[in-house]
Amino acid sequence: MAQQVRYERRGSTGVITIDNPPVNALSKAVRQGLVDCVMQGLGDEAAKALVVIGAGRTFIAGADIREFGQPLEPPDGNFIIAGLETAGKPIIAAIHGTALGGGLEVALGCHYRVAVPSAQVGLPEVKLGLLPGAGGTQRLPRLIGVKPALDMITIGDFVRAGKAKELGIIDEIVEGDLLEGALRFAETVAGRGTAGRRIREREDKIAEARSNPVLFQEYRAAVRKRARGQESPLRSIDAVEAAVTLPFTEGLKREREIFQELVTSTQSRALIHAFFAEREAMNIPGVPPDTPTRPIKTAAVIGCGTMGGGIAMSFANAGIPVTVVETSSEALERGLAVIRGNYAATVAKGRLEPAAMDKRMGLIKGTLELAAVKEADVVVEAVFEEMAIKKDLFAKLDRLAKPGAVLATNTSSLDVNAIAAETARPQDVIGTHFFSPANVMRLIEIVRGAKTGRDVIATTMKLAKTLAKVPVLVGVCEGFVGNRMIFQYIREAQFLLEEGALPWQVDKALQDWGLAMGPFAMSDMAGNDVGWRIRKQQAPTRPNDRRYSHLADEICERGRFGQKTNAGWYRYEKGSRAPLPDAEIEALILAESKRLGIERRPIADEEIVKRTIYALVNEGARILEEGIALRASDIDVIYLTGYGFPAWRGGPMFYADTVGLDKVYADVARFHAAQGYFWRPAPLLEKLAREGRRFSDLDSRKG
Ligand code: T1G
Repeated sequence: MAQQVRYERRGSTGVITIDNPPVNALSKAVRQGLVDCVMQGLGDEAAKALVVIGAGRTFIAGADIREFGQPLEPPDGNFIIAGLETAGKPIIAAIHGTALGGGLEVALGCHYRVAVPSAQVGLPEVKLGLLPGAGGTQRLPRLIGVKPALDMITIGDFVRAGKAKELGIIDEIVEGDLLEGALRFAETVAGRGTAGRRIREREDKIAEARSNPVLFQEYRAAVRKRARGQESPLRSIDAVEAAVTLPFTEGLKREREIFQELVTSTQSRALIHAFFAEREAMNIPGVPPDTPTRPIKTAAVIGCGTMGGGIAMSFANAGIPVTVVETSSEALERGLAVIRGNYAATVAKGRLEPAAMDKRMGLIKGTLELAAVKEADVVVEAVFEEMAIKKDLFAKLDRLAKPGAVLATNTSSLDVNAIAAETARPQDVIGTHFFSPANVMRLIEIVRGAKTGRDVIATTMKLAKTLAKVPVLVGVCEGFVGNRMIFQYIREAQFLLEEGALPWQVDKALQDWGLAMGPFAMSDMAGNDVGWRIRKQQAPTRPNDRRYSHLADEICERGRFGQKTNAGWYRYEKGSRAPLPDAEIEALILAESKRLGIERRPIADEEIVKRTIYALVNEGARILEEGIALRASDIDVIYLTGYGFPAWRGGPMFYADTVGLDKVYADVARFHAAQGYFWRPAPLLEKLAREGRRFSDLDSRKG
């Protein structure tokens, strides 16, 4: 194995280089190598200072997450960092790329930190259900103050070098070559000794917090709201409070105790599962990473409505010129105005520079000429969700688009094979199901048709990453994965209304459980009329049985489309999006129960959660059986990035594994007996429950 940490002297400075691609994670070998090389540097008389730097694209991006769950082999982070901090020679961390988690903690053990302007630092452990476990909760408050440290530790966002310098984390920004800059900096501090540069000895910032004891209570109250249900942000506050109330070594011990509790917690396991699942989704059997891809330098989007506009913005945000095609100048102008308004709102919030907005708007060209697609390497259709319209359009695209162009449909549930069959090049046709708003939501379901070429799959997965999205490959069926499962979830939520619950009770039960938004508030936001219009199209062929509650049609017949009509499952004050319980809806539901002859009963939150979440799990198991999703973890990624499922529960399939599939199956069988055929247990769920196995056992075969 190549040496993962090496030492060399440059002039009067010792240089320690960490070389553990891809992100210089602190594996066991790196930890040991760091100890050896620091000892070597301290023993090197000719070295008056030491520089620690990362090879490749980044400094250290943290502990090696793959080692979690196994006993941590020595040397541990605290041992290494104490060795750096107590060294008699100045040690400088030279940062590019990212210094995250244990990486930043190593840098805090150094006496100085220099960085290139594009570098970022952070303590994102909270996003893994952890807290900084190598002194970060003890040193960062001493360096930058308790409140800024609490923000960095309990939110886990990355901080760019300029801001990190303002905070006091970075001592100097290096323009040009980082190593050369770090060597120059080392010469200026060589021979100065290290007194006053050991963060553990700094007390001034901590003293301020000691005189403000309510700080932590107020911060806890804010975190309980912001990170509802999550353990690690609250426990991180306990560790930072220990930095204020205890001597440094005691505080370090407290931090380690809390870390040990969290690293074995279900929430941390769920969040680490989510981290790797998102990356695992890129691995497609039969489409190896070196599959040739087609260059995507220009794009075209057909339709500039809500979806088309958002998709066009995604291309412009990635710096890809995009032509938007509409059928009338009014529609085109309207669509471009919405795009401009979206960017202006981001600029107004200070999250985008005006010049960047102009650049992105400059990349978006509107036209009424469909022939304009001839220049595009990828064409994304985003027209009305009506099969006849899509078929007609793809027949035209087949004639107009250049050979080799990827022809993508943004359909949210229609048969991609039927659309591909309208062309003479079905191998170039694929589904790219963006989620609304397409310029914000990270998820794209990449729908492979029966004839979609492997290079088109590889090209589209790579394009999704270029657009800073999370692609998940799915097969063709009604609703693909996400929507097919959400139909079951919504069906159950509406049946619960007929049986005794009200929308605000169902939504609250699920939001308390961790969902970003309950099904009724979500439907009001998306527009109740979307499903209603599709059901009306399907009505003639749909058997008139209890496949879904008629309440959803009832409210639309009354024009209650949701937020856009100030009334849906809730009512809304003019100009407000706050959902308010509505007596009219309650009366309508009670009347529907009566019409159906259902004796209403009190329904516990626990039943609400089981009936809706297990409806997702049962359908997910069917989807796995049919091969529509490659992995259970892919289904989790879809729900975590497209449906507001709480990441600290890992996704519906991971959550079912944590409950135990025997228990989930028992409840599903009970619902089946009570509710009827759509609760038929998926055979895979029944099989795994019987064998005492988990969904994740199936994935490990594909790992
Ligand atoms: N450990 C192991 N593997 C890692 C890793 C890590 N920390 N970070 C990334 N990888 C893998 C990743 O799975 C992928 O693998 C490849 O590297 C490229 O990653 C003691 C306890 C650094 C911003 O949370 O945020 O330190 O798929 O696709 O988009 O207090 O990776 O190629 O096989 O994400 O350029 C704290 C997590 C750990 C940082 C780069 N650190 N990583 O993003 O590439 S806990 C983190 C990231 C800790 C201490 C505590 C990102 C990135 P593969 P990528 P990227």
